[in-house]
Amino acid sequence: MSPSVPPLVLTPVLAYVGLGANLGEAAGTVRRAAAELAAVPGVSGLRISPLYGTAPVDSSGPDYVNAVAGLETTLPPLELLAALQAIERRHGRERPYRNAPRTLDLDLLLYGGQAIDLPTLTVPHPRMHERAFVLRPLMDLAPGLALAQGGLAGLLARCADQAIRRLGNL
Ligand code: A4P
Ligand code: MG
Repeated sequence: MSPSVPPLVLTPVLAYVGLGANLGEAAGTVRRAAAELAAVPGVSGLRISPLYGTAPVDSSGPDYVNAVAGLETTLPPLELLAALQAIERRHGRERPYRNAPRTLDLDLLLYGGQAIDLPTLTVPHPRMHERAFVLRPLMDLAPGLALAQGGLAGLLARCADQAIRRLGNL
């Protein structure tokens, strides 16, 4: 009798992704991107926050539409990043310069509790703790979550100068 090999079971990791757009039909783009992300093989259980209209932070152009998605994934972090970038490309993302207005930006905010410091991927996203357009929708999905810099509500209170308004549910 050959020895039985246990099936390989990958434990899903809870990850959060920031979605942002400020060119074209931004709300529709964010909605479609969320649906495409939910359909990526290795991604399951996607939950999306309400959409928010936000003034550009360190950026220019029209107001952004922002949201955050929470999902479970068996993809390693760089494969999840590649899936996010493939969705950005499908929506005609161009990168003329850093923080340029964009049809779609998908940032990997958190990947479980892991700290990742690679040339192409930094997680937690290094600027998320100081941005209302991330903190506010993240709080809708995970109100009890704390970042290394503190709880979401306290961090959000420090961003009171950043204009943000709720647009509605997806
Ligand atoms: N990269 C490293 N870490 C990550 C990560 N955690 N998630 C690398 C995604 N990508 C990550 O990103 C440049 C490179 O960062 C990628 O090739 C990837 O390997 P990018 O999306 O091409 O460039 P970017 O978006 O111009 O830069 P970045 O760093 O994503 O910008 P930020 O800091 O995220 O700011 N204001 C409002 N109201 N709403 C917004 O959504 N977004 C930005 C972008 C600025 N102001 C905004 C908004
Ligand atoms: Mg980005």
